[in-house]
Amino acid sequence: MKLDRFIRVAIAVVIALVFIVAAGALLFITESALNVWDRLRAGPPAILYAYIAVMVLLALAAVWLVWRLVVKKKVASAKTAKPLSKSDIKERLQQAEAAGVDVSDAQSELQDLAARQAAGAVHLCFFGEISAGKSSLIKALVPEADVVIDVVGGSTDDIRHFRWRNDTGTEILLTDVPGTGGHEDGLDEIATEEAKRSHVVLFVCDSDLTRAELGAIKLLLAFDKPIVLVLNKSDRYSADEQAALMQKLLQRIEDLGGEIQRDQVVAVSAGGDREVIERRSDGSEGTVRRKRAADIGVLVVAINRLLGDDTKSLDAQRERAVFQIAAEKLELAEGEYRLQRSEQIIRSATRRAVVGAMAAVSPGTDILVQGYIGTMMTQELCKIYGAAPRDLDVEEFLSMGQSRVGRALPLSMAVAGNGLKAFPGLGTVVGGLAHAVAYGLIFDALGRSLVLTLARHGELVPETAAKEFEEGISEHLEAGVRRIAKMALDEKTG
Ligand SMILES: Nc1nc2c(ncn2[C@@H]2O[C@H](COP(=O)(O)OP(=O)(O)OP(=O)(O)O)[C@@H](O)[C@H]2O)c(=O)[nH]1
Ligand SMILES: [Mg+2]
Repeated sequence: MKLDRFIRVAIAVVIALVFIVAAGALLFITESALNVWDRLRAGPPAILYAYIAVMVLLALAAVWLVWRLVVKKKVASAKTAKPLSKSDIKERLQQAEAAGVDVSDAQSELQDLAARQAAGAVHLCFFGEISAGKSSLIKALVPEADVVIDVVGGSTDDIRHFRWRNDTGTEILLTDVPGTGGHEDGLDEIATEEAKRSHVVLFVCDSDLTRAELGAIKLLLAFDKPIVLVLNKSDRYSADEQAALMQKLLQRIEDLGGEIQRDQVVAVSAGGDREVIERRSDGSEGTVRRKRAADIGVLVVAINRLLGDDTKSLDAQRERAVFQIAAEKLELAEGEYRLQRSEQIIRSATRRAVVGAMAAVSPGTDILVQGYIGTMMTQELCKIYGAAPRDLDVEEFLSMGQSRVGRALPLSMAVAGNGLKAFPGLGTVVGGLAHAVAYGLIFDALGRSLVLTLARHGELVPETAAKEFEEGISEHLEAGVRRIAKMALDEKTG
């Protein structure tokens, strides 16, 4: 009880003291301010104005400093939810090109679109897993088409267009693409990209949809692609089986959110080959391949219905999809550019760290915080990734990194010493160089871990970046040692 009373009295005394000091400070400031004000007013007006100007400048400088240190800068976000317009994509291309990004892939996508728009045909792409019968369906629509059809999957390995005119006389190009899910690398991407470039995708399957097929449909729907789901090889099913299968397909489409209309799901038969036993004129028997009659009427009806008399909205949809492809290609190129630029920045920071360590008589371990190489490297890397961290964040990241460096230095020294042994005939030089290589390695590891977090999060979160640095350091040290040992040796030998 006594103690409690004592604490309360102590608090009351402290409050009273704080109040007295504050009141005294206020009186003092007011008095000196009024004093200064009176003297200024008594003097020449020029001095008064100059004084006010200096005060305003000081206040502005203080606000600016607080802003820079504490307030997070806004990062301009390139991604917007609404579809890209022609001017959006052109602007982004121009900006990227001006920054030095290789925009040729994205640009050629737009040129190809312009050529297709000028030619005016409607593009229908037959898309699906290998051997579903895409080429056979094209052959059934355009008998003179020289498509490759084979029982062995993967028979189509590039993109081909075939001219076809439907009943309404619309100029149509049927596109045959490689089947997805084959063994050859890269063909799935080629096929998918071409499907996205088309006006309508004829998604060919020959049984219930697999998980991969459902994934592909979802992806195309996300590109706002009109789809006709074509169940081919229906001749392989009895009437009951076919009805059950169609029911299943419709259910799957429904599960996707009903973005494909029921009348856009059709069962057909491209025909295909069948083997029949025939009696020859000499009385012997042998198997021969015969073409099965095609039954694709419902597919033609579905296409006609989808195209209607006006293909303008399909044109607009296709244009948006291609802009999106171009934007994705641009993002890829930007990613590539960022990697190259960050590699250069890390290399140059590492080289400076190595040179600095070689020049110092006994280099300190607080190199990250004291030297501005770390600050410069962090700021430049953030800039490349569009992150605009507060100066405080940069400081915090470096000091967090610094606390890890102490622990990592012995390891770095050991790795550096080992790395230098790989260069024979160095003798005593190694001792002096190991320090420099160790510092270089630390900068290299710091830069690389920072790039990893920036690529993942798009901004500098000090704790996350420092954690990445700590966790990845031994891996980065091992990976960089030969390169940096060589760099140090080159510097040493001039
Ligand atoms: N029973 C039957 N077989 C068919 C039908 N359509 C195609 N086929 C057979 O299916 C196999 C594959 O046909 P393709 O037209 O080459 O299939 P694809 O989808 O173009 O194959 P890839 O180009 O390899 O992806 C061939 O042996 C065809 O004869 C059909 O309607 N019924
Ligand atoms: Mg084919």
